[in-house]
Amino acid sequence: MAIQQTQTEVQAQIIPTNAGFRTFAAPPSALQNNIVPNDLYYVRNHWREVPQIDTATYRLTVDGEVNSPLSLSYQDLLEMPRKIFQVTFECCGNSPVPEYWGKVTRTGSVMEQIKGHGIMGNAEWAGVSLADVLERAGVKASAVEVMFEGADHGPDETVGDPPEVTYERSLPLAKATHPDTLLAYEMNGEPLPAPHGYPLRLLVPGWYGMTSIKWLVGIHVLDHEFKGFYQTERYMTQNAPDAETTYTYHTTMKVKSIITNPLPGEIVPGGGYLLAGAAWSGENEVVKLEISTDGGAHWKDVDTLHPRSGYSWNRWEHQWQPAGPGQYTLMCRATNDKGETQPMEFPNKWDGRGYGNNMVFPFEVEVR
Ligand SMILES: Nc1nc2c(c(=O)[nH]1)N[C@H]1C(S)=C(S)[C@@H](COP(=O)(O)O)O[C@H]1N2
Ligand SMILES: [Mo]
Repeated sequence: MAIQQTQTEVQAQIIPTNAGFRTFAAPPSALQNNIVPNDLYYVRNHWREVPQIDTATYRLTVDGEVNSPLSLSYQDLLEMPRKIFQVTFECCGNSPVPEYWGKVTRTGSVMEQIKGHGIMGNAEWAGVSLADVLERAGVKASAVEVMFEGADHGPDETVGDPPEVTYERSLPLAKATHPDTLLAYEMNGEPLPAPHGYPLRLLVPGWYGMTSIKWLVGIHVLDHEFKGFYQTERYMTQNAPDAETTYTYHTTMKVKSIITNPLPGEIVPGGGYLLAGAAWSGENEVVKLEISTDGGAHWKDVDTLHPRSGYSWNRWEHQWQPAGPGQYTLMCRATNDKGETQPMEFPNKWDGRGYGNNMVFPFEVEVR
């Protein structure tokens, strides 16, 4: 398939975060919207080129441990029962650890440029249930995992003597057959934009972004665990030196919250201000959101923690009356229905990758 556009041409408005123009963050103001508009939605690609797929010739292959392998056209998918709901997801590398800011990471990007939380978003997605497609194919009892193949491939961006790799990852059968694991063809009422996976992407509610394979061309049902490059060599955190296993692989998004109002650098008026933000917790519910305006010395529950829609984030608001002009350190902290709360610091500093950072983030503001 022909590759015609680069991401720089496609989405000039969002902020490039690495030298190869493969990752773009949403500007902080974009996260003030419950639904992040498509043209401000972050892009995380492993290669610079965006696959250009023609829906007239597009086929989705379903094979492996199935009774009837399928080759579905775009039209076939559109004719299947449609589902539509909001889903929030973040890249596993969103919100870099403050200690790493300004440093070149092991993946070659400068952390300073992606300081903040812009490698995430919330949108309304429409598509078909993956479970319906798998049911049509008839999954055999031998199935263990389902592997998803993207149309994009190339030498990996960071490893020396790079191997040619395809963007592919797997899901355990239970998550693949969950009725809301989606094959999405629409984002916020529009056909999936090219940088976000046109014409079809996997969408895994509650999981970090790397699991939601874009430009999906193959679904392969496996009788074993998939061990591919982006499954076993990426998206993990090194465990403590004395731990039994070397790595923990990231799956569901950890409990986390951010402040979206005020914006970084915005001067807060002394007369009072409505603080706002968002919170989420993978497959769990956020049940508590606390705020501190004195750098974590005192906490109180926010005025309003809004319910979420589908698999979206929860928005929150809190009226703040500062005691007087000066510098303040704001913090917000979410707790989920399992009783898990955001840690005050990034817990795995020995690892150096910084994935899955859900620490309480200090937010400096000036009140005038
Ligand atoms: N085919 C393919 N799918 C992919 C990727 C990719 O590079 N290729 N990047 C993954 C990563 S790491 C993230 S965080 C999300 C980003 O989705 P978005 O660009 O639509 O925001 O897509 C995931 N799916
Ligand atoms: Mo990602």
